[in-house]
Amino acid sequence: MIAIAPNEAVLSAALTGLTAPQKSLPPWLFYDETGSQLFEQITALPEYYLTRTERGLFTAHADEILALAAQGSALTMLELGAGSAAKTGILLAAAVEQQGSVLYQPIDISASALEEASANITANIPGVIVTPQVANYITEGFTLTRLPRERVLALYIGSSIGNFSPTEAVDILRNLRAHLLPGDTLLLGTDLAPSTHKPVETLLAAYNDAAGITAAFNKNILTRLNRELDAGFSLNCFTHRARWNAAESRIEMHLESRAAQQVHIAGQRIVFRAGETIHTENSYKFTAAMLASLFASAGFSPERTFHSTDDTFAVTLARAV
Ligand code: AVI
Repeated sequence: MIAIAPNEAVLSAALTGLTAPQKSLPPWLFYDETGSQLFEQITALPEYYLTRTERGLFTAHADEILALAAQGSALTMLELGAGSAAKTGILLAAAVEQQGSVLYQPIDISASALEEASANITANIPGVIVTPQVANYITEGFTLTRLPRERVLALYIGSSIGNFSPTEAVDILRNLRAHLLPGDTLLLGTDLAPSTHKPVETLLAAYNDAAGITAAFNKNILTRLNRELDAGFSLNCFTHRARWNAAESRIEMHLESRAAQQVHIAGQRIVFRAGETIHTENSYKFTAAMLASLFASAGFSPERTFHSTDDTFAVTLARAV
């Protein structure tokens, strides 16, 4: 049998996270091929209002968003964490309508999701030139192609920014800002904090759906460690949990150990108490103040925020200053 060397980044993330007092795993580990497919299924769940609400905002406001971003120039579009780019098609189609053709530069950690995105867009929206980049835009950086006399519209949608701590979120947007010129824009999609329109129960249901797809997505992280690191997790010994952390304004996902148990990763013993959890994801929910502080810290000036009619989700167009 040929021994396959484990992916160093996966091994190091697993050992660092699982040997800390509060065990954790970084959410980028969710997105192997199965995880990316499960996430696509999540986006279509009745409880997961985020995707359809943002899609509704794009359908209603695409022309206005693009006109504001372009200010009379043509646009080049870059997307961080593009995934299958399903919603982006609405903005790309509107851009082709306005300027004839558009260069679209999606970046994602999942090669399979990007392949699907490129194939779908090329087949369905003639006039879009797709140049995909497989990269972890957090750890590896990315490249941006700028066409002469075009402004860049950077998309960071789907509330992906919510999966990072406030400090990490500022770093990501600052890094993006460093690729942009004054006058370029960022379209940021953010899920909103609970309010009179949006009880905490709505949020909890979005991360604990009746069909169990989010639970499968969460547990797939253990399947990945079993496959890539020969970790020996028994999926039945963990329960998916979604919790609202009001102090931090975030939904947390955990995997709770049902019993005292242990696994071994690269010769290291990892011991679990009954009830102990692995914290797998944070999903921050934004207030107006959180958004204002994020943009100001990262070098962007918000120009217009489009709120969904039920005030659960917002997309903000912010200009690089
Ligand atoms: C990708 N990200 C914005 C999703 C979210 O809502 O935080 C990931 C997700 N986790 C569970 N369901 C969806």
